[in-house]
Amino acid sequence: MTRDETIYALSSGGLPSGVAVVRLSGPKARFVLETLCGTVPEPRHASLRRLRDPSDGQVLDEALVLFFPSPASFTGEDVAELHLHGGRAVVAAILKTLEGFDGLTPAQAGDFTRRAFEAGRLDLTEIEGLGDLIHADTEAQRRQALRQMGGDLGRLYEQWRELLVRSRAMIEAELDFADEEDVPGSVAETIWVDVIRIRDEMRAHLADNRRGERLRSGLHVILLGPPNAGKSSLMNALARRDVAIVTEEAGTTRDIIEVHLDLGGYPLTLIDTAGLREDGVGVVEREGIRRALERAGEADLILWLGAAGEAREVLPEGLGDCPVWQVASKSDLGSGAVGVDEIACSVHSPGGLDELLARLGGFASETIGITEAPVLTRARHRDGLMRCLEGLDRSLEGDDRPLELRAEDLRVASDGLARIVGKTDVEDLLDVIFRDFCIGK
Ligand SMILES: Nc1nc2c(ncn2[C@@H]2O[C@H](COP(=O)(O)OP(=O)(O)O)[C@@H](O)[C@H]2O)c(=O)[nH]1
Ligand SMILES: [Mg+2]
Repeated sequence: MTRDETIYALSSGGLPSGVAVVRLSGPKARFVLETLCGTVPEPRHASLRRLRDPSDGQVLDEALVLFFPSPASFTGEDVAELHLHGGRAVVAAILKTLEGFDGLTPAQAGDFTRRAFEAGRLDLTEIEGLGDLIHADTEAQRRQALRQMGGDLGRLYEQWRELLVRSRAMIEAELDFADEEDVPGSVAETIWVDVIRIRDEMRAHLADNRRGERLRSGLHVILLGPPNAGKSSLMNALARRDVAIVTEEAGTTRDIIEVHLDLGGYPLTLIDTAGLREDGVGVVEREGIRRALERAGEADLILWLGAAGEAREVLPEGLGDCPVWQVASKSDLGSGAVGVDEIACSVHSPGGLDELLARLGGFASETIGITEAPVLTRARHRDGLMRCLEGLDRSLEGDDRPLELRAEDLRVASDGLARIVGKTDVEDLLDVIFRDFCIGK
C-alpha cells in the first residue's frame, strides 16, 4: 500500500543535542530535498548541503543529507534524512519550513515503522523486536530484542505456517481427485507425520517457562517477612542507595517499593513490602500487607526473611508456585546458627550480600538467560500459538473424521500463526503494537 501523504518527524532524541535527525518518508521526500538543497544527493550517500528556506532563500542550516529511494528504504517509500545541528531553533526552523509544503504531515508515534510493515519490509514480530530494542535497559534484553528484530522468531512461525498451508493444499488436492481412478496411494496420509512434528515442536517451544516474556519485563524478586526482619535495609543495601525508609519501629514500610537492578545484563525488579503480621495493625498497614501478598502471588522469586537465630515464621500459603529462598538476615548479630538451606546475610558485611547477589545473578541467567532456540516474548505470541495448537490437536483427533473437517482444522491452526507474524487481517492489533513506539520511529 502506498500513501499519498509524506510524513516527517524529528527522529533523534531530546534537544539540544550534537546532531538532530529529521526524517521524511513518502512521495514528496525527493521534491523536498530538491527544494531545500537544490539537488538530491546520490542515493544512500551522505552529502553536505546548505538547506535554504524556499520562501526567501535564507540558509537554515548546513547539514548532512541522505536520500534512500523506494523500495530500498526502511519504509519501502522514498526516505530522506537531514542530519542537522541539534539546536532547538535549528530544528524548529526546519520543521516550520516542512510544515509549509503541500502533502506533508507530521508523523504520529510509530508511523515510519507502520509504513515499513505495510510495505512488507518487516513482519509483526520483527516490529515488536525493534520496539523492544529501543526500550531495552540491559544487555540480555538488547540481545533478545536484536534477535527478534532480525527475524528469528518470525522465521520459525513462518516455516510452520507454510508447512501447514502446504499440508492443507495436499488434502484439498486429494479431495478433488478422490472420484477419479488410479490415484496413487493416499498423499494426505503422509502429511500427518509433519503435523505431528509441528505440534510437538510447538509444545516444546511453549513449555519455556515464559523465559522470553520474563526477560522482556524483568524478573520480579519480592522481599517478604515479619516486620523488622531487615527487608528494607536489605533492599537498600542491594540497590546501593536509600530507597526505603528503615527504622526500628515495626510497620515502617506500608507501600510497595520497587527498584530496578541490572544484574550482569539481566533486568531484575526488587520489591520491598510491608512486614507480615496479624495482630495490632491499623487500616493502612493491613492494606500494605494485602498488597504485599498480592504482589507475592505474581513474583518470580520470594526472599523470605527472618533474623538469624530467631524462630522462623512460616510463609503464608497460597502464594503461587514460585521458588522461595530462606534468608537469615542480620547475621552480624551472631545470635545463633544459620540453617543449611538458609542464606545468611547482613547489611554490615559485604560477604553475605555478595553471595546473595551472585545467587540472584545465577537464578536470572538460568530463568531468563538467552537460549539458542528463538523464544516467544509476548502473551500475544502465546495466544496465537495456543490457537494454532488447538487446531492441530483437533485435526489429529480420530482418523475417522472427514478429511474436509480435518483440513479446516489446519486452516484454523495456520491462521493462529498468520496472526502472530501479521500475514492476515491484524488491523485490531496494530494500534496496540504501535502504541509503544515514539514519534519519529
Ligand atoms: N545489626 C543489623 N541490624 C540490621 C540489619 N538489617 C536491618 N537491621 C536493623 O533492623 C531494624 C529493622 O530494619 P528494617 O530494614 O526497617 O526492617 P523491615 O521492617 O523488615 O523493613 C532497623 O533498626 C535496622 O537498622 C543487619 O543486617 N544487621
Ligand atoms: Mg521495611
